[in-house]
Amino acid sequence: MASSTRVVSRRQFLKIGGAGLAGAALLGVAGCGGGGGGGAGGEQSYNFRLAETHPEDYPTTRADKRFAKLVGERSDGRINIEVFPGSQLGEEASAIEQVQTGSLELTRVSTSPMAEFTPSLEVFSLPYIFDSSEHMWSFLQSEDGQSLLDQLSDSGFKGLAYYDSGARSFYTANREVTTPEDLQGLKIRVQQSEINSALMEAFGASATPMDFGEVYSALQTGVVDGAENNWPSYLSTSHYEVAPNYTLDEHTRIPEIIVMNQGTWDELSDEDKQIIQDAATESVEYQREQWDQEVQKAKDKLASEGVNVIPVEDKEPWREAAQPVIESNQEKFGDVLDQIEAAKP
Ligand code: GTR
Repeated sequence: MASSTRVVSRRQFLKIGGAGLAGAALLGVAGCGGGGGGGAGGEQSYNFRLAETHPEDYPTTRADKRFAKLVGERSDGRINIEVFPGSQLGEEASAIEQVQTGSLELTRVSTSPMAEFTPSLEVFSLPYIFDSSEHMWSFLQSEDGQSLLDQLSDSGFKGLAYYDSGARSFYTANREVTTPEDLQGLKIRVQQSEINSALMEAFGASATPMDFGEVYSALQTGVVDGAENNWPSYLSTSHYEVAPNYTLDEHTRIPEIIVMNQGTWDELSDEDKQIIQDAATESVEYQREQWDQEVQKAKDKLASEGVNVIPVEDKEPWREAAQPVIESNQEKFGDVLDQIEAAKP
């Protein structure tokens, strides 16, 4: 069976323990329940599941589905990828863990929570490292960007493709934030990653890491004063209803990623690997188109909902406030930061 052997990092093995591992492996076998038919090489059939945190009608979900469709068509239905949107298979950190252990084959996630598993990806959570979307894509599509994807295999993942996620900006429930100083003392929800917490501290705010699905009620009940995200997520989660001040400081551009369990990948025939890799790569262009359209749609919709959009003409004070985070990570990520700088279009 394709999913019967799994790569589990030492860290993960210790964390889940032997019983967890056995459970994961068993589930992995069940995960290819429709598969296992056919003979050698490209004749094997598979049922894979892909976990997605966003709802049906979100650009990444649409692209996941495009990826799955291409794989289905090109394998004559032998490789079936079913997309589970809306965190049906668990919140992001859990989906990543499941893919690492092999109880789930695929997920589309942000590179920020992914960095807990593959530390080199944490570089993307650093503030203001990309000047624009063009700059980010110029790096992601360079050999250096691809080599970061390849490094995922050290922790049990096959990195298939990057997707766009725009820029993240702050939104707050009560206080209007127009300068970095306005963040002083606010509790801000962040994705689970150390750098995100350090960044909030640099801004004088306190970081509250929590799952994406909990943020609405945390904002509503005052557990946090604000959060941060891109336009489409701000709209799709309805966070704007409870945090209607959106300050366009664009502190990070954190790409998304599609990952597969490395063991599942390793057991595929070369032909099937090619089908899956090509489909993932081809879905990127579609995702980026969908992304751009959704950003525009979100801007229009949020304007009509009366959201208080606070433009940030001069990002310099924001960059300056965030600079200590770059400095304290300079040694760790210096080489990649140079590569990112060199990728400026
Ligand atoms: C979104 C991203 C999700 C998730 C979310 C979050 O922009 O697409 O995968 O990471 O942010 O803030 O948790």
